[in-house]
Amino acid sequence: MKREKYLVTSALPYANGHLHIGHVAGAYLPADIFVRFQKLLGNDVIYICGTDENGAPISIKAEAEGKTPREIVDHYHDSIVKSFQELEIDFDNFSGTARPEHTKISQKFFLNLLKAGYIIQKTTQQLYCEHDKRFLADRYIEGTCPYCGAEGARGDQCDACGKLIDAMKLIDPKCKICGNTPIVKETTNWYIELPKFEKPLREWLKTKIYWKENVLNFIMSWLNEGLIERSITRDLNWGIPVPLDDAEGKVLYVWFDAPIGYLSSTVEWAKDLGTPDRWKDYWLDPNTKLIHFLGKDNIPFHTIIWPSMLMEQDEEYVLPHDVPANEYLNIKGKQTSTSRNYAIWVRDFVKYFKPEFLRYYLAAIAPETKDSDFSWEDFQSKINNELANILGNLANRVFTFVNKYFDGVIEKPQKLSQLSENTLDEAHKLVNEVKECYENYRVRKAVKLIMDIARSGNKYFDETKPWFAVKTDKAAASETLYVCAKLLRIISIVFSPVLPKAMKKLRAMMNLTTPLAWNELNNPLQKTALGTIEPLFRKITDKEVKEQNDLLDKQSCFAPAFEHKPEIEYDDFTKIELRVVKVIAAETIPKAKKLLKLKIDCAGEIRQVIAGISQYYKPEDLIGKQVVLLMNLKPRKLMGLESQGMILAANSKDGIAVIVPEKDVPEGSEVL
Ligand code: B3M
Ligand code: ZN
Repeated sequence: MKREKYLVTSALPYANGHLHIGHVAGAYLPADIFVRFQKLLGNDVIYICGTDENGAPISIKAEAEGKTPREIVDHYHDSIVKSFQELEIDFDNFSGTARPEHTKISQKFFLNLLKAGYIIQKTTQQLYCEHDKRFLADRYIEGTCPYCGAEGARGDQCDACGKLIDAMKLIDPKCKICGNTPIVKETTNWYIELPKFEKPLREWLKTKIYWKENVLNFIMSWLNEGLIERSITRDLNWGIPVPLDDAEGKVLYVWFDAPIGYLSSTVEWAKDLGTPDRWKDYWLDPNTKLIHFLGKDNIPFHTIIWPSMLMEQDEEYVLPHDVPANEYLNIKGKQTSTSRNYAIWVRDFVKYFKPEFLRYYLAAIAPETKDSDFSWEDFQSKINNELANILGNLANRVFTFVNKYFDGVIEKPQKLSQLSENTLDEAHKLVNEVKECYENYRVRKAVKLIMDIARSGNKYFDETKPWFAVKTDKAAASETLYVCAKLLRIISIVFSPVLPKAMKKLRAMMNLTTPLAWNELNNPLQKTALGTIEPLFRKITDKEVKEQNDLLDKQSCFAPAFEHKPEIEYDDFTKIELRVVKVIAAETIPKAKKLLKLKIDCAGEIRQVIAGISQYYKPEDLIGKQVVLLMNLKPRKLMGLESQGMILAANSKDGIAVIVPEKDVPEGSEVL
């Protein structure tokens, strides 16, 4: 068999936050499974990644946390690496884009494109915050998306519709730092002339008919809308300096240098191995299949801009062979939101559950063709009803039986019954389908098919009833166990890309010592003496589900902070008469510590109001002030004095603050 060569990457996670399960489901687990599968087949594959450490995503986080960008990068890089290790996402190299080698290569990419005539310098109007004295790019600005109308669109991309945005087109833009509306000011930046790449891109894409539909649709709509020049530099103080003399204060746009991280990380990998030229075996060999795993919002960068960048370099780099982009993973029907802390963080998950439970569940619900939904109830059901009750149960009943009646030894029978043959044939058919699924990034279906193998094992066990047979026809019982053991060995191989640890454990229980490889499936299973038996998977309790749901509610700011009063109709509200009035006199009331006696004027109508605010306001603070009065509250007596209404105030643990109109309005104005 010809050995295929793969260079597999996952989108570089920004080093500005911890890893959450949405990231894992979209870009990392599918890639890790694919890589493990290719390694099982014996193909030549390396898996490359690193953290994305430049530009606004980092500097904005640094400013928010009062740290330096370097501190932010180091902190989150380490956290992300740890989460990957815990999940057994196994990179051949995991680098970071703030490393010197990456800077060098990125600057070279820029200069090559410039030299080849694909980058131009343009002076344009950009958004500038006068308060913060800086140009606002990317995440420094937020507004309404000009395409889909979603709020909270960033200066470079809208999360809701995925479109790339020219910050100048944002509706109602606001500075992310101070909230002010920016002004427009001239600045100079460098632009990549994407229109010049349209023809070669279309040519290249013609060969990509096998790409996922969601990806092709996205690209085609992009191309058909017409490519435009895109700015690839920014006025920012964190990032890769533009390598030109007249570029003081300009850095490369993070999305320009980030994909180059795949290359620089491979270069680092080769160097660390002591074979510094080995990266060329992958990047410069036209037979290499370069595969980028990512979430759908990263599609345009990887399928239009990045290939264009690669086309005009001084080396003949391979272009992406495939870009299997995934959709989003929601949690209980709502989109993950890191800013609202509505996410399940890997570092939290592993405090409670085996990482492999996450691998299994995320593979079983992988958002391959549409968004999928995480819920703790569904998690419990998949772990308990599938992993534990089907696969765990098969292993457990077979091994316990072997230990009980056959001294822990599984023998190879002379001959197999028709049912046994059929069961094994069926399993091999499923294995072929599983292989096809893995090859085509259909992890979700692969998992289901593997479970079908385990299901058929349980069915076969039930049908052959070894617990009866063992008393009358010991050979038949022994045959059942042999066939089941074969099924378990099949599973231990084909399931290892998804559950490397559990399958290792399963193999250890069966004393399978040959190196894990797909072609082991063709080998006969010889006499097998079992090792130490233990349950493969535990179950998730209802209590744990509740605990996790509570944690999610508590941590996220979607959660209501207060118990709310019952809903009312608008008509209920209109029964209340609120008006702006002026305080014309105020005095303390002897013996009433908390009360002030106010005289208020409502467009000539004078009223007396007793307000419990004297601990927070002196009479002179209030005289002349406009306040809001509840006018139609039935008059009541306080300390013997009639109060003809109630003034509105905010009541908090820090005290009382009287509500005042934001600017002077005619007295008597109604408050709605
Ligand atoms: N860091 C975006 C993201 O995490 C970005 C990916 C870069 S891949 C070259 O969604
Ligand atoms: Zn500002």
